[in-house]
Amino acid sequence: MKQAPKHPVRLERQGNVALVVIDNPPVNALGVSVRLGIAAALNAALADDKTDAIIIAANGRTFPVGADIREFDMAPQEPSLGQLCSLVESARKPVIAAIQGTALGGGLELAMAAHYRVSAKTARMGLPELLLGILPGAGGTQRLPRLIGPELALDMMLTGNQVSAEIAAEIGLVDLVAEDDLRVEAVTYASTVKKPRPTSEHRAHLLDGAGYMAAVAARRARVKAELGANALAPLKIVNCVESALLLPIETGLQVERSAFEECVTSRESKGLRHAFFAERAAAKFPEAAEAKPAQVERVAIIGGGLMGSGIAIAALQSGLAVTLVELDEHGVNSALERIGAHYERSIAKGRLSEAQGAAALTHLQLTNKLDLIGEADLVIEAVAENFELKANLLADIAVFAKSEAVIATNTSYLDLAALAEATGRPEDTIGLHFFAPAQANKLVEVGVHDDASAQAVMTALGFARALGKTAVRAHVHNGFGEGYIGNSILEAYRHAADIMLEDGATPSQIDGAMREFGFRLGPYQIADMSGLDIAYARRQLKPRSPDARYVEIADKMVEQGWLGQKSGRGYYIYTGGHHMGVPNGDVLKMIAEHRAHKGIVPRKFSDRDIRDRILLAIVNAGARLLGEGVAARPSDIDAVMVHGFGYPRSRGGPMMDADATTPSIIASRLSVLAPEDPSLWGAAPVLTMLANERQKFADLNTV
Ligand code: T1G
Repeated sequence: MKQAPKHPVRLERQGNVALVVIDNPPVNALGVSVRLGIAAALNAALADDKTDAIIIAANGRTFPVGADIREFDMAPQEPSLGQLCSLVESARKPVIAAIQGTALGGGLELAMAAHYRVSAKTARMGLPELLLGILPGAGGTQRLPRLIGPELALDMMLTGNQVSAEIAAEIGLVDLVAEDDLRVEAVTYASTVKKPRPTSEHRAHLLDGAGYMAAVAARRARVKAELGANALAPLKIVNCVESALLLPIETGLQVERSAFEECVTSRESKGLRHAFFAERAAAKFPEAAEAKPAQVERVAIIGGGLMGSGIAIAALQSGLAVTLVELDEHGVNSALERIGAHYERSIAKGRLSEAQGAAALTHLQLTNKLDLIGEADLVIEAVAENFELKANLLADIAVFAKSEAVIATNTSYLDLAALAEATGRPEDTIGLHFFAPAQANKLVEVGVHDDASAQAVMTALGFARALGKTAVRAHVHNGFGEGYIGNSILEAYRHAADIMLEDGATPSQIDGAMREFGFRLGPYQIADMSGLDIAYARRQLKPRSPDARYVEIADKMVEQGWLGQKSGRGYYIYTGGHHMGVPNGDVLKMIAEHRAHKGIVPRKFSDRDIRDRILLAIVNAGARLLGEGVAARPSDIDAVMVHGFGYPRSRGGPMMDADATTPSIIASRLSVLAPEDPSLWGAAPVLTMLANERQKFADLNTV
């Protein structure tokens, strides 16, 4: 017999105190059914003579973490969160919010609309709306300044940072921090408060109008200086706080409402919301239906170079025990130096205390004995990108690793299935592809070959998430050595850029156009940073496809010894620690000779041409990876590009950009961009594939 859906809000009683209890797992998002439930329960409690005070509380791990973000693209449904907050604030009986977990966004706004706030010791509070390209739209911009003052309020809303219960009590955001049982102490507290205390009537923090107006003006100037005059949501937040200082709350709420509407419909907010759900959808691996992640308490990493020690630091930062193996004394010492230097820098920058640094290093075991990996739940090889070297090492690892351990290779490009075969237990072997610097870059690609067990894949996912990484699954069929999702797309990106370089553009023009688009660095700055010899070595191994255009410029640079930052010369010249470099005139001369040699008459490219060509190449590669089943969904490609390659998060990702660009625009741009080289773009298949994928995506994501 089908169970009736549990109502997300219940009204409970304890003596003369009514409890409006929200129960909408996993995060008590304030969707329409929850809002309706709270309003109904509140009205029932207000109408009940036996009730003197009302508590708004939540079951589960957290007080509401905000409005239901998925509803933002739907038609508004009443009561809105703003209306619900006004109902709570105008209640004629005292309303107390009992806060545990993370009261965020609309959840904190609901708590601020209540007359009193009691929080658990471990609770945290924040208004992170800016991270979604919006602003608090249910009264937060008007009530928070009244509770904690405009300057602290601006700090919280312009950073999205959370405050602890202790700080919240200090700044006046909460009235009581419960010593032990939140619900019990909230009920006790409720029986001590006699009357409502509407937040809108708090004026203490608004009295020094003049001083605060100056502070707000200074903040506006700083926002413009740091984020530019078009920083929509941040400047709207400043305007709203200014309204809180100058206008009665009803008018301030109207200013906030229209500012919210403007932000929530912006392309930027759509992009940021897409990215929010893309990184969460990426973690939905099909293997979850068959297996649960095994606990990883100790990880062994073989190879203490840049990548290996970065992975070790990431694991130590997440409290795991680490065995780092370097096959000789010299290797052990340089790994120790590298990790030690990281902790010194972090302590010097105040990111870590001495004690935290020391504590983390107690979990590090550095050795040159491979047989010490026997206790590890997961063993990751992170040695140089050479097939024989990795295959031999993986075979040795399989000898010493415990039978239930998962084995992972950090290969970027090599044939994963063949490497897995080398362990003799391919089902336990998967790809765990980190991106440099591994301790900081959020992206990890989990490489899944045809014989990998669901257990091994889910354990890899669990490990990546324990490190706070965004894990994306890349299914690579046996014999696939193209570089999972990220590097495959990076190759298409670089190829599109190289063709424009050969046809007339310059490295700094292309880099400038991509920075203008929102990337932190352009493709040639990245090439110089990672070293041209790495990609050169790979190109020598990779058979060239006959119908693809080949650009020899990068090869010629390596043959000149221009390897990038590591040699002081690449596409740019690097002197005196200047990490941005100045254009390398010799390269420009060499490119001009190269064009003449190939009979290429240079042509002009606008920055828009450059951006469109590169984006279409990225989208085309993405569509191919979807078609081949390497990527499970378009938003996975977006998560990879945003987290691994600095694609501007506010655009959501290349596949979302493609979705936001109508097919006719794509066709018109394609016909302009590359009439002469369809193989480069493969126009027709792309459009068909995009249309199919868009349909599949739509079907997949119909809630
Ligand atoms: N709406 C809808 N779904 C949400 C959600 C939300 N606000 N927050 C989380 N989820 C889903 C998420 O997609 C995932 O689903 C599951 O909950 C667990 O989340 C009017 C306008 C609270 C720190 O920005 O930052 O209020 O993948 O995997 O790692 O002013 O979730 O399982 O299907 O992230 O423990 C403001 C957003 C909204 C907070 C927990 N609030 N959430 O992290 O779990 S705007 C936020 C988070 C607003 C008002 C405005 C995190 C978290 P699924 P999770 P987690």
